[in-house]
Amino acid sequence: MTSEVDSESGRRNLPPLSLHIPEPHYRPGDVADFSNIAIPAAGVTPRPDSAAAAATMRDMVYGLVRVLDDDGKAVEPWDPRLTPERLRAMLRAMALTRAFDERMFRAQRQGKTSFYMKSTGEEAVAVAATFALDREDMCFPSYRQQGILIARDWSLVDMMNQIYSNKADRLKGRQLPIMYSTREGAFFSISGNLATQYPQAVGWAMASAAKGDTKIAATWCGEGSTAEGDFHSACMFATVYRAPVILNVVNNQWAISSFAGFAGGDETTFAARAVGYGMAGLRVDGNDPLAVYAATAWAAERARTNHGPTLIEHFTYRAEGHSTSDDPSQYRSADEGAHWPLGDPIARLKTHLIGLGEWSDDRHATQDLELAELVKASAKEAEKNGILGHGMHQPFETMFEDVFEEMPWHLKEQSAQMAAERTRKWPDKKSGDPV
Ligand SMILES: Cc1ncc(C[n+]2csc(CCOP(=O)(O)OP(=O)(O)O)c2C)c(N)n1
Ligand SMILES: [Mg+2]
Repeated sequence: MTSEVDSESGRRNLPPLSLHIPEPHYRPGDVADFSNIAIPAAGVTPRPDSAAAAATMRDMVYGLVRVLDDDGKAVEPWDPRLTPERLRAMLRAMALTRAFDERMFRAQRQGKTSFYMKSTGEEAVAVAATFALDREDMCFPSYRQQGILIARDWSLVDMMNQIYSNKADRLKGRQLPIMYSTREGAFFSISGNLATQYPQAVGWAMASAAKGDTKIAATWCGEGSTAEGDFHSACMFATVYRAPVILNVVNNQWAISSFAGFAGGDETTFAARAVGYGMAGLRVDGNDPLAVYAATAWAAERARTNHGPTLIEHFTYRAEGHSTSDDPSQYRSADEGAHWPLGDPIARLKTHLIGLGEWSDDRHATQDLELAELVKASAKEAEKNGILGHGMHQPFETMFEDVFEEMPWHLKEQSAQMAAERTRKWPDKKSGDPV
């Protein structure tokens, strides 16, 4: 083992260098035990003023903002004191998101679409945050925040048309199913390239401020995506220019089959990234809808009053597979979800409302049935416009359109070539027919 260089420099007694390779705590077959995770009780993490200097609130990134205690009671100082009507609306939007996910997941299994991603267990991160934002605030989500559109009462049929890439799909079948985009919904196009939404959100927020507007931006990425360079350059720009933006990191413990340790989760918290930039950071119980609401409202007020960006880590758990293409039983312990110490966001808000005397198990069960029916009826409606499993629904030549204001000659040539070839191969088909 001793090289010439080693002996010349007299370093032969040093141990060989080695790398640390993080290893998930539980693998298939293991019994998960999360008792090593320190979960501060609801109420112990203080609430600074939303204008507080970032340097005075560094401890927040190691705490955990929680409102709901183990009995489902709301505890100060972060209790957003929402009316029962608002709490019920939030509960409904989360339950509707779950019902939507269930139906669309099955639609993929039935061959009606090629791909779907659920947000099970993470509904609060999108829904409760959206409730704390203004309708015009611009959202730059990842693929797991369908709850934003649902919280904004966006048409389920419109979302499904995109999932089915059918003739009513506003994106004309050009995007992977679930990568919605709607200007009217203040919901930026989802990108398959992880973390690109971060600098886009910061840029949009800077433009909003440069124009003297009052709208702020919010963005979400997974904990795995924080390993991307885009995440860091966005943090840098946001802090330096005090951009009116909320930077959400959804720490659901997994990035497909890579656990959070590969993105640095074993060394420190994701909220702690904020400290290095001199940005305000909050670490939040992501399965506590009231905590997510309160933290987002705090960050929105900070942004709107020109006190700059906030990085919010939502501590949560991806209760199901990464997507319809994934099988988590191959790489993680099957009972992790059941042992997750922060419970389920829908169950927690339901318990809270029942404790207030503003909800009941019966009402909840009735609502679940109603929502399942609503989703089913919406799916039937969307299916009238076609399903992905039945082939193409947009005229063939549209693949060349909408890139340039005026189509350049070479695209015109390619389009004509393609149309000619198609007619040769399938003389009986029209341009919009499935092939
Ligand atoms: C730049 C880039 N690298 C890798 C991928 C492949 N990929 C898609 S999703 C994913 C995991 C992301 O995990 P995380 O950021 O934690 O988000 P989560 O899926 O948990 O919500 C990976 C690696 C990609 N789409 N883009
Ligand atoms: Mg993740």
